[in-house]
Amino acid sequence: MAIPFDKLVKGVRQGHLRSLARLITRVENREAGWKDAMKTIFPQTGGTVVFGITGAPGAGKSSLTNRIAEGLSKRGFQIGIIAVDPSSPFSGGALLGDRLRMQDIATIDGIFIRSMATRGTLGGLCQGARDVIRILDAFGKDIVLIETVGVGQDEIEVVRAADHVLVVSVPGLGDGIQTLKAGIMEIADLFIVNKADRDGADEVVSDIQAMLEISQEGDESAPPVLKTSAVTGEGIESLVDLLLRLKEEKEAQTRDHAERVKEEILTLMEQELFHRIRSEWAGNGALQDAVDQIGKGKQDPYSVAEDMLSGIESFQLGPISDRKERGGGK
Ligand SMILES: Nc1nc2c(ncn2[C@@H]2O[C@H](COP(=O)(O)OP(=O)(O)OP(=O)(O)O)[C@@H](O)[C@H]2O)c(=O)[nH]1
Ligand SMILES: [Mg+2]
Repeated sequence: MAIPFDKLVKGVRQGHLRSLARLITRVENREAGWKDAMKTIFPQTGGTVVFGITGAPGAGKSSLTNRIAEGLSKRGFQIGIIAVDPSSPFSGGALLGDRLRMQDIATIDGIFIRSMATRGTLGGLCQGARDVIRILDAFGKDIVLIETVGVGQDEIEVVRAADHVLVVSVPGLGDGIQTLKAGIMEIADLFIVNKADRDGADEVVSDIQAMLEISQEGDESAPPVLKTSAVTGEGIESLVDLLLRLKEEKEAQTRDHAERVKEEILTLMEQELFHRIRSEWAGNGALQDAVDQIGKGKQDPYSVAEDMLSGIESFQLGPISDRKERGGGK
């Protein structure tokens, strides 16, 4: 028999590592009861600051994540790391490399590393990350670092779960700016030019600064650009200082907090709705019946979708405050 969710939640609150790992897995797998577990956990969360680390493949994201975790840990913070794994068979090699590099710090007390697959994450990548972050938060982690893979849309999706986004560039990739994907520039809070032990880092710094100058509106201040080397350790201390300053800023909860909560609610509703429609219509044969009708030329997909959905038009979509107090345990 599986350990009941409430036991795992209790274990997480008490700081048991095995409960932590198990709870994450079961919530990720959307096992029956996952949502109640999250409801119980929620009131104790919100204290963790999340940094998303993204950038070109091979830029040194994992190496930097290691260094940052080490630095923060030395200053007494409890750290959680979420490494987003590309589940594509093509990146098997990179994955193994990551694991090896990450092993250095996996043994440091107070650092917990968890990998998350990009494909087949039941609740979607961003929501999956949010859930894991909350569990780590309830466990007592002060800071969570999410390292993403450089695989386009996925990375943008994951970093949406972060409070602050660090974009890593390196010299030697041609035009430093071209390597920054559209959509990432806009959400960056901090630019890092890594591999500063190599030639050309200063040029990349000026390129980024020049570009930021052009895109800056009004008198908002441009995000800082920092030079680091994950190999020599250059710039790491300043980076850690800066992250701690950003952490304090988060505590003031300025950055589009409301937007992110809205997005999460909509995501959860969308998933729930989709799940119910799938399991019910596929389960009771209605979906197959519709396919048959369309096959016989008696129906079309547009009318079927409309008819099927007419059943949920009576959905209550009024203000939640008119309904009930929040349930869930304290
Ligand atoms: N010279 C130099 N090499 C570095 C630096 N940081 C990382 N590397 C090397 O660059 C390679 C890639 O580093 P990773 O940390 O795996 O980079 P990554 O961005 O996590 O890579 P992916 O996750 O595969 O996209 C490794 O061989 C590192 O040793 C640095 O500051 N200077
Ligand atoms: Mg990596």
